[in-house]
Amino acid sequence: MNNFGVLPMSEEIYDDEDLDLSTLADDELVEQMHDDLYDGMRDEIIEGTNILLGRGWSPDKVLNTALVGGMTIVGVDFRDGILFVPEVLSAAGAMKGGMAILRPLLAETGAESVGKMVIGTVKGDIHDIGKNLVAMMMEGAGFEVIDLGINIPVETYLAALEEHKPDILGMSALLTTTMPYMKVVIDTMVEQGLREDYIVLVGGAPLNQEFGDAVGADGYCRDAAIAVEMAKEMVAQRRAA
Ligand code: B1M
Repeated sequence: MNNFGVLPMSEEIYDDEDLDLSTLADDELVEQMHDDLYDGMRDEIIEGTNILLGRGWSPDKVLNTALVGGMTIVGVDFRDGILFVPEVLSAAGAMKGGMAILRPLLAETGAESVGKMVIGTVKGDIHDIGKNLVAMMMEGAGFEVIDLGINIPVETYLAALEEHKPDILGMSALLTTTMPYMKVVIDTMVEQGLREDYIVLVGGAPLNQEFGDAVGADGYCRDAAIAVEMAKEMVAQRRAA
């Protein structure tokens, strides 16, 4: 079932168990892949990705049409409270299956990514479920994501900015005792004259808009879907400028 509340054509006609993806026309296959992403069916996403590539689709067309298109539906339903964290993680896992095939091909063709983000959970904090979800949803939206992991000190953030030159620095914190560390990172960026070079987005359960403003972030993201929306909008604005 998709977010339009109707059974997709493929489910009306076929028993999913017996469905041979290779027999579907391109548009039917894409629609089926959207459903399979929604249902977290990794093997089917891998198969569908290979079929489309075999039919001569470019890697970025497969990425944008089949995978990002499907994850957009997942993101909208997550934002609207129709899907929950485990389902989104499972969809993101399926997406990763397709991405593993496309990533090296995209690198070869030099297709421009939607944007690049470095993300990590701040020093002193080992919570990573939310941060991982954000990273996966961002990848699902076509961003290149460099995930630094947990317990990240300011030096590691800065080294990653220098190395990867991302559009966005994302920071996550789940503890009231670690969230102030975001200000340490941002203040250090200001001191080193780097602050204006990056969009800084922050998130985590104990944060709010007021906190985001107080530490000098460009955006506070209540959840992963909002992080994706904000990231897309801010990167597009920056590139246009
Ligand atoms: Co911890 N923990 N925990 N914990 N833990 C909390 C956060 C807590 C609220 C539980 C409680 O007491 N009710 C509490 C914090 C209290 C406070 O600070 N005031 C707490 C505590 C105290 C602790 C320990 C100190 C416990 C102890 O050892 N005494 C310890 C801390 C260790 C440390 O970090 N140094 C600890 C440890 C752990 C576990 C290891 C057991 C485990 C973490 C496992 C892991 O992450 N791999 C854990 C868990 C699971 C939780 C709770 C139950 C769930 C957190 C979670 O994963 N939520 C949590 C209680 C709670 O929040 N209800 C709790 C689901 C996740 C999808 O949501 O992370 O909010 P969230 O992410 C959202 C948004 O916030 C946003 O998008 C995400 C997806 O929509 N977002 C971003 C998050 N990061 C973003 C970054 C962005 C953008 C958006 O960047 C662009």
